[in-house]
Amino acid sequence: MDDSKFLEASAKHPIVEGHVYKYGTAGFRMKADLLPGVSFRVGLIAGLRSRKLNGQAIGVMITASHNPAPDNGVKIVDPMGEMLEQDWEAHATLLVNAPTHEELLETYKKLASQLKIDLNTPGRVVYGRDTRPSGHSLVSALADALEATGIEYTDYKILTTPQLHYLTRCVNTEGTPKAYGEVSEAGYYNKLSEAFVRALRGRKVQGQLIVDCANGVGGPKLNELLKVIPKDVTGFNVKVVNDDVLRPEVLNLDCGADFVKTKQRAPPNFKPTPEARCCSLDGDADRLIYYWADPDSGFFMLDGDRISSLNASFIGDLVRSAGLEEELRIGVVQTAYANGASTTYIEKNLQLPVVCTPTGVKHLHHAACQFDVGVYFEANGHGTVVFSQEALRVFREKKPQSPAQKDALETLAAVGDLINQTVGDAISDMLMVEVILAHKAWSLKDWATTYTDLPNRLVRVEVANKDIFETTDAERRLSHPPGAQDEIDQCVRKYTTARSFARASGTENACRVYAEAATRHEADELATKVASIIKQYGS
Ligand code: G16
Repeated sequence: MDDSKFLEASAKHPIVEGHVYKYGTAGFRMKADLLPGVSFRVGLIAGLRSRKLNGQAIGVMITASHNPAPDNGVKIVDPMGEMLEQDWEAHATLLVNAPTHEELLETYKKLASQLKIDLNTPGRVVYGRDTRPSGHSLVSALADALEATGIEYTDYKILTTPQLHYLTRCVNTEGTPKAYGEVSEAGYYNKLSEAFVRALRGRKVQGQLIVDCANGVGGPKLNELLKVIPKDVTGFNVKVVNDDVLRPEVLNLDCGADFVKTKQRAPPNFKPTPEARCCSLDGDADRLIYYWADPDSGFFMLDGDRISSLNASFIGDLVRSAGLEEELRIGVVQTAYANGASTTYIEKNLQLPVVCTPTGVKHLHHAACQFDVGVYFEANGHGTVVFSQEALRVFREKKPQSPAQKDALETLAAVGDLINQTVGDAISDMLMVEVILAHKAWSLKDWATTYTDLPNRLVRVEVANKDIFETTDAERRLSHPPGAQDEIDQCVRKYTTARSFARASGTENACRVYAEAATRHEADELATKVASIIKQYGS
């Protein structure tokens, strides 16, 4: 390795002195001007990880997803399209915080030797970015690190986050029995379109779907996908709104999945017609929220919990129809943000086990992989369904005993291709919801009647130092600062069926407070009280 080349490249991309960087819920995420040095150093760690894994490609995505336009982020994707293994988050944090270029080089070499990585072996990194203008300089810092350390790389330019996850897996499985798909953006569209048609099994999608793309990368990419979906065969009639990616400042502004979920209302800049189904993606198209709005009943939202139970119920029925209920274990993974009514519905009505993990798809994904069919969605609309290799094999190879079994097996096989197995993917999830509604001949109102949500409220609280708030019990309780949880408990006790918790966000400089209670008024009141406890402890 050429040390002087390394130091020269690093000198072009310093980190910001005095700032402490941390690999959070979804990588390093903050104001974009704090990030060029981070991106360079993430290039170093991605290259090391690839070398450690015998040259398998590692993905790097430059995005700040639901965050406002001035933010950006860098995150690492493992070879099968999963999130970076947790031990390596610590290595990444260590490397990114090295104070000088010389110490960076030293830490880099130390890590390589500690992890037994031969720096002369080949390594490969593939990367993409969302539509934020700051992505340009972050990508060039990343490429400089890869050049300086002799790592081969491919720049896939502008992508949704799930597309980068898809491509990473495709690159690493190409030409093997586990080939995930064609290694190109077109391959992604063709795979989804083909699986969508197969999963519908001759049914047609009814009515119009309005898709709010948060003025992010999902807009142009959804438009590309729609070009290859045969409208005559599927009946898929989509109106794309908020797909302006030319004015960066409108990204996630008063629109998108995070806005709809937290404000519990439709984006103000478009008027949903009473009969239309509506949905919103977030800025990098990995979250999805459905809703409708009509003059009589007002706004009604179908969030990640609803998408989760819809998928679990549909796939559970198919598994039973295919005669596989004894062979395959189905489970659902949620976080503390899941509405209590959804958990009860899944456990009592669908008779499926529910596991609770901390926030972050990396935690949910891991827990979901313990099942043959693992359904995981965060309430914010981020999630997917993962199938074990065994489940996918059985869908393809089991000999059906009846036409109904054949139909169920073929539908399951199509669904396995339609749902992005690597990570939550709003576009793929949206096609899946449309398939299920078409199979059940359901409107959004039919879907909404499955259970009644407990009224809930999510509040963002800005504090001086969010890092003093530490949690336990899958983030349902605060272990620090001392006394804060007792005060929350006292507050919650005053309501009949209520629940509330607080935690530090891993993607924003703030804490989040969640509350649910028997009535709208009580949920709002409880959230406000707990938010003021957090404000007081955090000041
Ligand atoms: C990211 C993560 C999600 C998480 C969300 C909020 O989403 O991928 O798993 O729920 O952040 O996390 P936190 O509450 O820690 O800020 P996205 O869509 O922003 O990438």
